[in-house]
Amino acid sequence: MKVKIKDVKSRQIIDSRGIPTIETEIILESGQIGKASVPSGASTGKFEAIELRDNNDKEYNGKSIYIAISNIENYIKPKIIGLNVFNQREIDLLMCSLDGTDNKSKYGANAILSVSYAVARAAAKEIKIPLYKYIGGIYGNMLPIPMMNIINGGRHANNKLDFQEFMIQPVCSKNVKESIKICAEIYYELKKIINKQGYSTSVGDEGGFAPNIRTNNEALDLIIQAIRDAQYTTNDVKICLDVAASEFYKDGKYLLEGEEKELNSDEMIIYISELVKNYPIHSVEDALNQEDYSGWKKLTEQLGQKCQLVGDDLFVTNYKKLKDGINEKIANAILIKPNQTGTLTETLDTIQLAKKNNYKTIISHRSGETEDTFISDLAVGVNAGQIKAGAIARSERTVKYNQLIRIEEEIECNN
Ligand code: 2PG
Ligand code: MG
Repeated sequence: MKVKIKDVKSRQIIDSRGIPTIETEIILESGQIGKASVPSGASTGKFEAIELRDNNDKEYNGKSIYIAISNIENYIKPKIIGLNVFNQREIDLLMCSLDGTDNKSKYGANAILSVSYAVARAAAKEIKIPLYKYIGGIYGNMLPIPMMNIINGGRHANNKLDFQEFMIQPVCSKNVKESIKICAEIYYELKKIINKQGYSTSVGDEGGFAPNIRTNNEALDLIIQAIRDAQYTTNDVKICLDVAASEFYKDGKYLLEGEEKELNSDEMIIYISELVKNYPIHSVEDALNQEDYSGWKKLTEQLGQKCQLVGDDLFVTNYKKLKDGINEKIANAILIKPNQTGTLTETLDTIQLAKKNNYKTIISHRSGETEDTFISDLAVGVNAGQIKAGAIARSERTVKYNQLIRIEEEIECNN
């Protein structure tokens, strides 16, 4: 099958933090159009592919992305017009080689990913199948269990909490619809408790509450209370953390300001292990700094059998970084953020490597999001098993969950 790309159009739109991002349309000879936009992180890993910004102080505090858009217009578009939209791999790898850098710093991973996503969307539309089915064929039919962020700290809120994300995962639920209901009920109870304790119930960047508490234990106790008040047990619903430790690692020390602790790597491992022992925590992301490889090895030896240890900044969705991690036996799961690597093809390759080596995969949003639901379809298409898409608040988060509800309904109808 061959349908040629006829035109490419990109524009600057804004994300959920009011910061510019890219939306791209791929227009096919047939008239079909595939449209996609890309997200943006705040706690970005050191080794992520580069998000190109103009750095012109007069526009959006330097955050505009006109250069990235002109890269699409001037360098990518002329090379992909006329290519077969179904050749996703060829198009993605061509963009990588045109960029020519290791980290997509020439054209920008934001520019490249917007095209890559839009190509997949256009192809799916052309053959009139949903995106998840285009990605996964008859294989992709497993709905992910949400890992839902209900308390925000770190870079995503202006409270004193050192850890970035406190999430719940309804491991007891049978399907997405039920998972969302359980999480919603706990979210409502948490709001009541936070309100009763006199804290603000305003939310952070990912829609989780951001009460002005200091310690991780306080946050964990609030969540356990909310789980119980919603009539669930901590066997039904587990807690997941994103420590985002690279954000508070300075000169060989983990500086936990809210906790008033300064820990070395070994002490940090003990601190995390104690939390896992004392609370129903079954997943910990970025427990250590992105380059604390010896620490990661020890952490995996000590906790890897009991707990999902997720590499986000550690692996940055990068095939080679994951491969090294597998060889070194560090972590046992990977957070998948397509904009960390910059194309759909590379994302799929990293997922495949993870699966082959029994590493769990969690498809993830970024803290700056748009109304695009690509990651929901991706999670089903690759049978990822888990998704992290924020709270059930703020439309840029709820669109992801609502899309999963629709996909689930469709898959159930067809079975
Ligand atoms: C993370 C993400 C998403 P950011 O660290 O996992 O929750 O945050 O997009 O700011 O990197
Ligand atoms: Mg993270």
